[in-house]
Formats: sequence, C-alpha cells, structure tokens
Amino acid sequence: MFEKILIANRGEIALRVIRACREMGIRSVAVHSTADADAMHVRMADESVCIGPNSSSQSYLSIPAIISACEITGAQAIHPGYGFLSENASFVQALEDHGITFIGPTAEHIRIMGDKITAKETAKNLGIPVVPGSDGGVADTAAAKKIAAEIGYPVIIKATAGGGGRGMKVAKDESELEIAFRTARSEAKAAFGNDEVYMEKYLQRPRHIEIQVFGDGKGQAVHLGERDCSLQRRHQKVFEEAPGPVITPEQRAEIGAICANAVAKINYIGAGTIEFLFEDGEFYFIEMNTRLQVEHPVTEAIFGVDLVREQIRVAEGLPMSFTQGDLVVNGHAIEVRINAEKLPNFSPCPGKITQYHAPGGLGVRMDSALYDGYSIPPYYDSLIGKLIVHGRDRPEALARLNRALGELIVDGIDTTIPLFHALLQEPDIQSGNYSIHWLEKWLAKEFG
Ligand code: MV4
Repeated sequence: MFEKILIANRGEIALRVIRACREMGIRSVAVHSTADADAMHVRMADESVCIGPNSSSQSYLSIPAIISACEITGAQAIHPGYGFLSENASFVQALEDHGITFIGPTAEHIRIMGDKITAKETAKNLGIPVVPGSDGGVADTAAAKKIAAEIGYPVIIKATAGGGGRGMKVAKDESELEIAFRTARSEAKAAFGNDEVYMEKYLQRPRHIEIQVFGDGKGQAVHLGERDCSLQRRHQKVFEEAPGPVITPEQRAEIGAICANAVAKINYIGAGTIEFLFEDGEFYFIEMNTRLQVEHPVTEAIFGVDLVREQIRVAEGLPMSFTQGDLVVNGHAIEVRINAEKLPNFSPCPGKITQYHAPGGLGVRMDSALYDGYSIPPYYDSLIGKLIVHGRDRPEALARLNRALGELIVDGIDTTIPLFHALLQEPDIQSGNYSIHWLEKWLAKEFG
C-alpha cells in the first residue's frame, strides 16, 4: 500500500488528487514552482517541495527535479494529473528506473498512443472502428492523390506526431491536395521534428464523443460511457456533458464494449479515453488519451465513482472496486471550464482575485484552486476552475448550471463565466443540437 504520493501538477487537478489521497489515508506531497509558493495545492498537501523557477520547463516539466522531490520526501508513487508529464513515456521510464510507481499506464502504452499512426493501427487491430484513410504514413503527393481518389474528397492530412488538432490540413478536392499535403508535412516537421503524415476522409459535421475506459493492467477492463465534448474553440474544450445528448443506450453499450474489450486485450492499466468522431450514427476512432482528463468529473457524477481513487488502487495492484455490471448511468452531468480569459478573443487574463465565492447546493461540484486574494500567475494555462452540475436529466442539469453560475463570483479578472450565461440562452444548447463547429460559428456570429 502507498503511504505517500507525490502530485506532479498544480491547480485544481492537484487538489483533486490530494483529496482522493486524504480519503484513502495516504499522505500527499505537493511540488511547486517559485511562482506557486502560495498556491492552494501547496497549502492543502501534507508536505511540499519547491522544484524550480516559474517556467514550466524548469519546474512541473523537470523530470530530475520531480524525481529528487520524490526521493527527498520518500513518496512511493507519482500522480501526474493531466498535461505536463502525464503522457511522457520517458518520464514513466525514468520513474521505473528509480523504483517509483507511476499512477497511470505503462511507458509502452503511452508511446503507442502518442504516435497517431501506430495508435490508429493498434485501435483497428483491436476491433475499434476507425476513419477510412491511408494505411499508415503517406510518402508523397502522388501517393496522397491515389489514396484520396479511393476514399473520396474531402480529405484531411494529419501529423503522426500531432494530436489535439495540431498539424492538420483539409483538401476539398484534388486541386487543393498538393498544397495541403506539403503544408501539413512542413508544419509537422517544424512543430514536432517529425514530418510523417497520414490521411483520412474528412468528416464534415461530426460530434466529438469520447469513451472513458478503465483497466486493471491484468486483463480486466470496463467502460464508463461517453462524454460529448463537441463544444470547443481552437481545439480547447469549453463545455462537456455525459451522457452524450444524441447517444442511445444501445450505441453506448455497443461502442463501450468494443472499447473495454480492446483495452482489456492489451492489459491497459488505469484511466484512458478513446476519442471518436460521431456522424450519422457511426463512431470513428481518432485518438486515445492515456491520462485522466480534465472533464472526468462528468463521468464520475453519472456513475458515482471516484476515478482517482481507482487509479491509485490499480497502481497498487488492487482490483478495480466495480465491475461493468455495477456501472449504471444515473442522470446527466455538465462541466463548464472557467478560464482566466477575456472575451471575445479569449486572451489570457492573469491577476489578483479580489473576491471568490463558489456555488453549492444539490448536484453542484466546484473544482478550483482559487481563494480570496490569490494571484493567478501568468506562466501556466488559464483553467482556474471547473463547475460540474448533476441532475436527474439534461433539463435539470441545465437549470442547475444556470443557477450555480449565478452564485459563482470570481472578481478581479475576466473569466469565461459570461460565455456560459450566453450559451445557456441558445436553443441549440438547450436541445443538444451541436457539432464540433457550432461554437466557432456562434462566436463568429456573436462577436464578429
Ligand atoms: C478530424 C476531423 C474531421 N475528419 N478527422 C481535431 C482534433 C483532433 N483530435 C482531430 N480533429 C479532427 N479530426 C477527420 N477525419 C475534424 C477534427 C476537428 C475536431 C475534432 C474534435 C473536436 C473539435 C474539432 C474541431 C475541428 C476539427
């Protein structure tokens, strides 16, 4: 059993992990940069270690600094949260070499899913439906034209080292292919130092539906349904919900079983998310994330489970505390991301919080590391809180979200709170009628 866990992260997700540790009787170690000396995660943990200066690369991304902090404090395991080192296979390898347990998947699984061509091929071999496209990489424009003619236009060219929307180019027809291919390749080279690209049929109006999976590393795995994360701006999610407003129980059971069987077959350990595009009733695999995701609380709400607790259990070699049969969808949950950003351009807005008041009441969860008088440093990402509401059905969750947003006070800086007040007035949001392009189109219409 772990007696002490180090959390290699900051902000709300560090608190999330500290809370799970405390409920399990495990001591927690916070690490922090100099800028975060007064941060909430440092105050809330049992112990803390300063691991470096302000910049992420010298603190939250510094593998030697984090391993040293682990050795100094005697922590037996590290929870990486999301972002930072959470999907860094070299970090996992280094921990293994030091006899420290990584609370997450193996370095090999992280590596496989980090390379998008290998990830897609692996998914396909495991029986997961994928987007029609090239088998592996595309060598040159001649090969690209041949494949595009087979699968039909429009096509999308993606970087194998990319993911999360970086390094993609669409070609509507053959006249656009050459430029799209060359641009994708050179952008991939510049951004990732790897110019390998692959090609897919471009889906024009899909939803982003992702399946939460969870494995024990010993061949047992379950799924925890889907999240609809279609409302994104520049590949940043802003509003997520579970279950998906247009997914039927039959569709959930079918794609969920496919995903659970796939991760069971590879002895996957811990939390994972299999991302799909969903169009005309069909699921198409795009990527797999080998971490706990920002939006995991909506899944926790509707299934009544603590995913961080389960991550820690399986990392200790214990079985999961539930089986597939225990996992029944209960109601509807919505998360909105409260960012320190100024509309309409979503420009970062760090600064001092003069007043903070978290909403409460039935079905309301506020995950945030804010407090009165806290100064948001300019060095890290702009997520400052997540408001998660749970209701018996979608209309109740929406009403609760509206009510909770009305109680939430974050003064002193600009935030995305007004965006959500406005979104809740929209008939398409009220009815769940949106695709991956809805938010960008709406923003263009509202703000020009
Ligand atoms: C696509 C696509 C359409 N067709 N692939 C963007 C993020 C990355 N994970 C995959 N992405 C897309 N891949 C095919 N074959 C459209 C997108 C896409 C998108 C996907 C999910 C959520 C928002 C998006 C916004 C623009 C494009």
